[in-house]
Amino acid sequence: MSNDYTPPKVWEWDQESGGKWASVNRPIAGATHEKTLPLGKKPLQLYSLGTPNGIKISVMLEELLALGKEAAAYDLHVINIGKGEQFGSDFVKLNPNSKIPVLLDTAQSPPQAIFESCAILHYLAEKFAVLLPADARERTQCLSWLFWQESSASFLGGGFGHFYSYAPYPMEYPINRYAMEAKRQLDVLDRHLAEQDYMCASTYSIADIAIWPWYGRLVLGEIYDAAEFLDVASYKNVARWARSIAMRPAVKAGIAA
Ligand SMILES: N[C@@H](CCC(=O)N[C@@H](CS)C(=O)NCC(=O)O)C(=O)O
Repeated sequence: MSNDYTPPKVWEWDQESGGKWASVNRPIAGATHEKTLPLGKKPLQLYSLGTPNGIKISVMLEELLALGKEAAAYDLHVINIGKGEQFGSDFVKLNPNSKIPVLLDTAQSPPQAIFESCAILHYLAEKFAVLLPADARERTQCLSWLFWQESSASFLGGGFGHFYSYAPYPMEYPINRYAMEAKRQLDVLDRHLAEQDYMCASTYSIADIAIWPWYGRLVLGEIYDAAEFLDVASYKNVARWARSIAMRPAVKAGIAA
């Protein structure tokens, strides 16, 4: 195997590296510009976008509203990450990591900001005492799958999705590496879902809400246009689970939001 790239002694930022996110991604943190965030009147303010991580939270909030939790009323403010709005000064104060989604709970005094989508799901499940099993054993299992999602998604999105869909040209080595890992993760889910209808305790929970926008939508052919390439049809249990969740009214509403 050969390659015409030799890493320099010290890495330098090549701003012209190409790819879909080249003009947005930077090797430095912090705000790039002053920007006040809009603030609505509802108890929860969601700063987000319709990406897999963003969808998790709008679906969760719609599920809470469907359960009659009026205090889950929210205003949704779009943060256009393609235009660098995640680097605005107010947004960076709420999330120093400059990524959507961010939730601001204005029912708390002072308002509570939460970043990291799975931390937001956990926060909301605890606040409203739903969608997280009460039984200690089942709750622990549910949190294991929640954390599994958080650590696995980087391989699927930042690894496979990036090199398959967003890189400036196809590269065999990274596509092979991350396609293998994406398929391994799908197989993990498929074997698990062969035994039960949902990710934990056979009831719909925040683990399903976290995992579905990534792996569910992948097998439904809704992200990365990779259904055929990854032969997603062979993960029959994941497909069954994905289809049943896609039919939930709150999931449709969360995506529409
Ligand atoms: N682990 C984080 C990941 C969040 C994340 O990567 N968000 C992406 C959109 S899905 C983003 O804001 N990207 C903007 C950027 O990288 O500058 C979470 O689950 O909240």
